[in-house]
Amino acid sequence: MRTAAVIALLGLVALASATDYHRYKVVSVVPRNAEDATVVRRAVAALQLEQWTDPRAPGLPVDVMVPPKLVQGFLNGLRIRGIPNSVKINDVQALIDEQMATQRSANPNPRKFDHTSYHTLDQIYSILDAVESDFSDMVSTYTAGTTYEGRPIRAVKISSGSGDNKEVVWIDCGIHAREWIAPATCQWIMDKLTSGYGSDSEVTELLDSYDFHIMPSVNPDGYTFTHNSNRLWRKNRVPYGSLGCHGTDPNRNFDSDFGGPGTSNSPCSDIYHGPSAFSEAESQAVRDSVQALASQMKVFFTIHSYSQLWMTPYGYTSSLPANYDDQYRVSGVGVNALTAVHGTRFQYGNIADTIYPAAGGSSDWAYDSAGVQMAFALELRDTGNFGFLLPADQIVPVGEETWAGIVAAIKAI
Ligand code: 0X9
Ligand code: ZN
Repeated sequence: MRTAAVIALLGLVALASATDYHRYKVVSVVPRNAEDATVVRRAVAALQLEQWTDPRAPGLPVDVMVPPKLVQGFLNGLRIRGIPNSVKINDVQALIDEQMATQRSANPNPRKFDHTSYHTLDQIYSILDAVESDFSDMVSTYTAGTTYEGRPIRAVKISSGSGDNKEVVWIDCGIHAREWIAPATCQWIMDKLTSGYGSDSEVTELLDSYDFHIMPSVNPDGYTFTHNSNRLWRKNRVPYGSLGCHGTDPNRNFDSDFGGPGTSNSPCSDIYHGPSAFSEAESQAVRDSVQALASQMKVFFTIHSYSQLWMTPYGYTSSLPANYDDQYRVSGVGVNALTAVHGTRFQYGNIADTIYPAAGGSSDWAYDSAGVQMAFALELRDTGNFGFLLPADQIVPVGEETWAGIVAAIKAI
């Protein structure tokens, strides 16, 4: 009885310290032209609203989260100017609570893949340990770096062992902490590869030709923070001086036009590029692992959410890489195969035009500096109905369609 009371109390304390999004709404705004876009940008800045997505192009939605006391004013402002909008999420906290509830019943130290709920970092790592011992001839894990808060950044090599020096497929997930479907998809893929070898002919064929290196949670500190404190945290958790702000965006910290367009030099910004290129453990871990495999690396995938996009370099410029046509062709094959599974539509093309200019990203670095000829950044489901809070019952269909896209792309290269 006593213990139960203490646990209940601890639960309350944990809840009380978490950032609360009670009655926050996510409004999808569709600027019709540059003028509308300026109005929206000014309102977001003046009201200090958080954007879930950034402006892409006139006619495409920008998702903005609005606290309850600003909702009326924000919506009125849009209505007066005739800027089209719709409320996509009515109560952000209600969705968070729903998601957390499905997790509470999960085994704290799972020994098997389970795609019915999202997992904490500890659960992901305990699955990695179990898989490594259950499939010891095929799976080896390694630590690619250590975060500011002391957590290992782990990766898995999955190899059928038939032949040395096979070409490598790289897949990393979760460089942005709140994009939970990304680590879940990396886990789905690890499950597919380990359970499918010898029984699924496609998997067997692939593993006989390629080694897979998968980093399921590039940003363990940020990811843990989204479980314990703020579900919508994006960056890592390194503290920055007098301002009291935390976090560099690891996907602005690579040495690919570091500090260029779509980055910020303010540590309080969600797109803070960090003090210098590769100042962060997360970007270092990806850099070091990819560099070590660079001569064998056939393709690099980095998995994000959301918006349903399949993107090729570059993010730092609208100029196109020398082999753009080929990367574009492979993207098209990947997207068609992905869509064929559940009808999910993706757009594809170079980062700067498909989403927005963003320098210092990992896939640009993989192409430019590591010399990987095929470097893709994927934004998984959805297009904003749930956004970062994609329900866990979509983990399996997202795994299925993403895998189909990846397989088709590998075969098309
Ligand atoms: O802005 C980003 O880092 C990615 N979008 S997200 O909404 N998941 O944050 C896009 C990454 C594109 N890749 C590069 N900029 N290299
Ligand atoms: Zn992201």
